[in-house]
Amino acid sequence: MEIVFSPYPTFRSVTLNDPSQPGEARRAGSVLARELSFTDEKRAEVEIMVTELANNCIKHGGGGQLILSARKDEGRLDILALDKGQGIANMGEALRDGYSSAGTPGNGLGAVQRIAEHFEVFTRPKGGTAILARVRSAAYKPTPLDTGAVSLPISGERVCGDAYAYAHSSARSIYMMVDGLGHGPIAAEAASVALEIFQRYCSDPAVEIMDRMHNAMRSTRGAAVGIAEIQYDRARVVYCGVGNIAATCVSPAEESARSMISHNGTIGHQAPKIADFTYPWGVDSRLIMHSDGLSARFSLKTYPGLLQKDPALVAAVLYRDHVRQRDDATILVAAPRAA
Ligand SMILES: [Mn+2]
Repeated sequence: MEIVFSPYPTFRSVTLNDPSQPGEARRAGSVLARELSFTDEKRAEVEIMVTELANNCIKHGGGGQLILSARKDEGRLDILALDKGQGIANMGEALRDGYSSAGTPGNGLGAVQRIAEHFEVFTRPKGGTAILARVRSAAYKPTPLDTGAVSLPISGERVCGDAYAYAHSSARSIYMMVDGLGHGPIAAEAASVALEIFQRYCSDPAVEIMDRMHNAMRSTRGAAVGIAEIQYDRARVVYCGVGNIAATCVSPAEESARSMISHNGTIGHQAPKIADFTYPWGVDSRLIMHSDGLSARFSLKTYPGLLQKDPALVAAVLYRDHVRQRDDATILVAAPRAA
């Protein structure tokens, strides 16, 4: 059975609180568009969208953050603009050309919506605005679940000690998140060993992959690891976790989140118990996993309608509101493919 492995993508973040930063964001977008081998025309569109979203975030959102994620395997660039401002009260007006940022006719959020292959907004009165604009370089082969994530190092570090990867076949999807102890290059080295093991053995059961990581990571600083294996034919998810990766399966109908159990320990050093637990998985179930760079104390009930949004937007909103700023931070959301 064919297994499609999806590696850890590239993330870039630009803080938006002064008028010079949209330029920095535009350049970051341009670099990623090149890395994704976008055409010149598509790269120019990326530059327009990033600039407009960044300006909009500063002028109407009171500043915030622009996050870019580039996925070479899908030829996909996600542009996320996040603010904690007043929210957009009148979406129709905000999308009308000329309303927003640059002041030049034909620009603004309306232009971004027109150019993007996928465009979504989550906004609430006084609860901020999160906008997703997605571009792809090529047709993309759909997977059983759509996945979106934010994964960024603590401010001041260039490399992230968190990482994740996943793999799909028609029968199962398997997700792995790793948080190398501490942060910086030594944490990232532990995470990269976990990624290598996962890529090689992702068709094995979660517990076996975890055992292999535990052996392979002895010479590293060690890590917290969570592995969730969704078995479609058995309508269940098997979860194996060691250390502080939070994993929940969520049903939007119930708006209830079921936490999946991790044992204490550090993969590579001390893992007294490597075991798995099984939970039901429905056709509308979502998987949310995050590292301890985010507070685990959020409730999805306080975000009406969010779970129906694209997984990248869900991850971005939860990241914006719950990142702790003391550590690398990663959140991943997997949801059934939108019809
Ligand atoms: Mn951590």
